[in-house]
This record gives sequence, structure tokens and C-alpha cells, in this order.
Amino acid sequence: MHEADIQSLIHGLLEGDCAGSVAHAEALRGAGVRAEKIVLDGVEAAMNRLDAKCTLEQFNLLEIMLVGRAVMEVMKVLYPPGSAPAGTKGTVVIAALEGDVHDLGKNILKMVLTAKGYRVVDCGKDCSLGTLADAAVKETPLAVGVSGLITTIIPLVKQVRDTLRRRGLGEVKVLAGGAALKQAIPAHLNVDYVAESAFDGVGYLDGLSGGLP
Ligand code: B12
Repeated sequence: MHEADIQSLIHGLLEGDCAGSVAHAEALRGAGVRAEKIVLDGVEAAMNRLDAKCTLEQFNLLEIMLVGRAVMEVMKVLYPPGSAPAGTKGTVVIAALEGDVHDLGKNILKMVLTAKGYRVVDCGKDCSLGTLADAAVKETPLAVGVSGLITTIIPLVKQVRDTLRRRGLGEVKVLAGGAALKQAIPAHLNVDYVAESAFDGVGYLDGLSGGLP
């Protein structure tokens, strides 16, 4: 029933039309469509259509950046800043590892985790294993989440658990997500869980934290 509106949102995002995309997102929320559906069927679907724009032949940085800006404006409608509950379910340290500058998915993950009651420490993109481990030592989190969009960072992802173990954090769960990682099985990446989406990752963490309110 809301498919036409979702398609309008996708179209607005692909045009990099911030105001139009925000209006479509607000209309969908007003009609009772859940934020999760808007992210998965609207935002992620739009970004996936940009695949070709990232190939060497067609690389179009400006166009993709404009879409990214519209995506983040829509996310603010779905998860308004300041509306999240206190981060009582535990701390999650997140990062995109060294060599990966994609951070839209990580930023969305941060908003979703915060909205669901987690405290998030964001180490940013292009983050070294050392910086990630330092943050984990400081925060003693429930979990560390790595977001990976390019396959070249897979060898680094595989080192996260051992890096944490060497710093005395062998008990901390390691989650992976993002387009380059989500087809893999946990054993292949040496992680505890591979998430299909931010919401799937929250489901796994809720299981660990006992689903505290
Ligand atoms: C946007 C984009 C860019 C933007 C990034 C802007 C930004 N600030 O992020 C720019 C233009 C900078 C860019 C650059 C490049 N890109 Co690019 N990019 C994309 C594109 C089109 C979309 C990515 C995206 O934002 N998706 C939307 C988000 C919402 O999805 P997501 O990250 O998967 O996140 C969701 C879930 O997976 C989950 N999630 C994400 N992380 C995590 C982590 C955890 C722990 C959990 C629980 C959940 C979770 O949460 C989100 C919501 O559910 C993809 C295509 C694609 N299909 O992915 C190519 C793509 C990733 N890029 C690619 C390439 C090749 C490049 C470049 C090398 C291009 C170039 N010629 O230079 C550079 C790389 C630079 C680098 N070193 O990192 C390739 C990678 C191929 C590969 N196999 O490695 C892709 C797949 C395109 C393609 N088909 O060729 N890119």
C-alpha cells in the first residue's frame, strides 16, 4: 500500500533532493510506516542502485555525496536527535576499518543502536586496529562492531578478535556488517556475528544484553 511512497522516496534520494526526500519520509512516518521498513526498503534500496556509479568507468563522487547527504537528512526524520532513551543496554564501539572510507552504513547503525538504547562510541572511518582496540580498552563495551564496504578490509576484520584478546578483551563480542561482509559466515571473518542489517545487529545485541528495556 505504501509502495508508491517508498518508490517516491527512493527517487528523491537518487536525485539528491533533500527537501523532497524528507517530505516523503515524513509522509511515510505519518502514515504509520515503521522506520525500519523505510531504512531497508527505501534508503538501502536507493544506495544499492548507485552500484554502477562506484565503478572505475562511471565514478561520480559529487552525485553520490549528494545522495548521502539526503540519506542523512532522512535518517534525522526517522531517528530525531535527542529522542533516544539513555544508553542503558550497554556500550558498543563501532568503526569502519583502515582503508575503508564508506561510513553511511556505520552512521545509520549508530543512529539505530542509539535509538534502541545502546551507548555508542564511534571510532569513525579509516580507523586503525590500534585505535579501535584503545577505544575498547577504555570503554569495556558489550560489543565491537565493524562496518565493511570494500572487500580489501576483510584481512583486517579477521584480526579484530585477536587484537582485542591481546588487550585483555577476549570476552567482548565482535559483530560485522556492511555490504562487503554480510555474505560471509562468522567463522570466515573470525567474528561472533555477521549482521544482515543494523536492525538484525540490534536483535543479536538484545539477546546478549537480555533485552533490557
Ligand atoms: C556510497 C558509496 C560510496 C561513497 C561513500 C560515502 C560515504 N560517506 O559512505 C564514496 C563515493 C566515497 C565511495 C567511494 C568508493 N567506493 Co563505494 N560505494 C558506495 C555505495 C554506492 C553505497 C554504500 C552505502 O552507503 N550503502 C548504504 C548503507 C546504508 O548500507 P550498508 O553500509 O550496507 O549499511 C547497512 C547494513 O549493512 C548495516 N551495517 C553496516 N555496517 C554494519 C556494521 C555492523 C556491526 C552492523 C551490525 C550492521 C552494519 O547497517 C546499515 C543499515 O541497515 C556502494 C554500493 C553498495 N551496493 O553498497 C559502493 C561500493 C561499496 N563502493 C565500491 C568502491 C569500489 C568504491 C571506491 C574504491 C571507488 C573508487 N573508484 O575509488 C571508493 C573506495 C574508497 C575507500 N577506500 O573506501 C564498491 C566496493 C567493491 C568491493 N567489492 O570491494 C561498491 C560495492 C560499489 C561496486 N559495486 O563496485 N563509495
